[in-house]
Amino acid sequence: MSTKPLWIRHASQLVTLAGSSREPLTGKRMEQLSIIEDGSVWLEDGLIRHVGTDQEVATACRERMQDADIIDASGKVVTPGLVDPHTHLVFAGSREDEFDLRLKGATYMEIMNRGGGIHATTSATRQASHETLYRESKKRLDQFLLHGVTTVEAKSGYGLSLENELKQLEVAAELNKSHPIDIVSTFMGAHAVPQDYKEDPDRFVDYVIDVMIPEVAQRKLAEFNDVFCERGVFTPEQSRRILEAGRKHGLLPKIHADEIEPYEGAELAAEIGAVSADHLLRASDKGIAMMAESGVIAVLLPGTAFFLMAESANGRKMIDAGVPVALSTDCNPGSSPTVSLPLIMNLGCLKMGMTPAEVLVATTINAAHAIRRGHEVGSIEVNKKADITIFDVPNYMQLQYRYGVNHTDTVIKAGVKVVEGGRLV
Ligand code: IZC
Ligand code: ZN
Repeated sequence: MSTKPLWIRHASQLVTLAGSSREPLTGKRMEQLSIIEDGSVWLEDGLIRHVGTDQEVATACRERMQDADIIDASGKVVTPGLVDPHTHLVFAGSREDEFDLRLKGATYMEIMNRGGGIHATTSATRQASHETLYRESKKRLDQFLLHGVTTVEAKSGYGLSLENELKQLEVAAELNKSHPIDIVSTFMGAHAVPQDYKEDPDRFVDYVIDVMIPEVAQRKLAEFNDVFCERGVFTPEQSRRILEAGRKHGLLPKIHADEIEPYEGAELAAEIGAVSADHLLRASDKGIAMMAESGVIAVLLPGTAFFLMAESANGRKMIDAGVPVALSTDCNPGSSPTVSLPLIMNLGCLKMGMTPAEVLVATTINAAHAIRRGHEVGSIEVNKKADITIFDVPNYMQLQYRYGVNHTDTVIKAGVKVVEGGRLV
């Protein structure tokens, strides 16, 4: 079915990020946004067909002008739809009680070791029906869309048994079909050692490797495999085994690395050639250098550091060292219960020393590369998916400067308007 073309005209800034589809941007290139003033984009059949100044696109499409629906973007910034490359989207329940405890001095790890934290969300998620999980997760997806996000990665990891991990992944697959947002799935059976394996964590590692990974891969329910490599959770040796096993089944490695304590997670990510290493608050200089060398993308989560009242990862240092950097919400009920990628961008500037241009790269094209979608989304170029966000600010710097506000005005997903005037269509 072909729909009417959609023509976005007169953007005060059209941020294209052109020329970055093959590889993530690094170093000084992370400030190259390729902006077109008085910019214009022609969308048709779900794809971007023409990009240029308004005059250029008007000339190229002059015979078809009458056919198109027009969006006047004058005074506004047009960017690729934002991409969130690290979420724990599908879960039940919430953990505001732990928030209260942490404000009184308890730590994230203490709460988890007492059977709360990930274990609390695992209990709630195991008890929830498929329908409840679907409904709760869909609400979050709607909110993501309202914040200008058109693609998210979603991890399992609150099932911690084959049946319950499959339940989470199936909900994600169903939402991917029914919701405008594209969901890229990651299996994270190794998110915590469940309570009934506490005495013998290696037996759980064997279960992840021998039972869960083959089944998830065979059912094609995930593209990536992730592990929480952290002291008291999974060791670097266990993490390596799990990620190597996933790779044998076609699941690409990602890793939660050096979040709470330095644990040589960045080094491990570089050694095994992970697609991304995420968190990295406590990554060593050596690990950062190794990531730069092997091209591992750093997915940084400044909302998590903010919410855990910890010092953020050093995004500035990583970019200067040549590591490709992406940003994400880490949306989850424990350490970052937010869907606001724009707020994360603000924090990227204010807490990690990144520039407004760098955070835009980190939430569009570099985020797309972190989930292997750089060829498809993350920049405004001919033949890429027509995923576009329009912000009600006159230049991209105001997105970061007027912080803590959702400036999303219009969102277009695969050529269809899904948010208009800040509301779901
Ligand atoms: O539910 O606490 N860090 N995983 C690793 C999380 C935070 C999510 C959670
Ligand atoms: Zn996470």
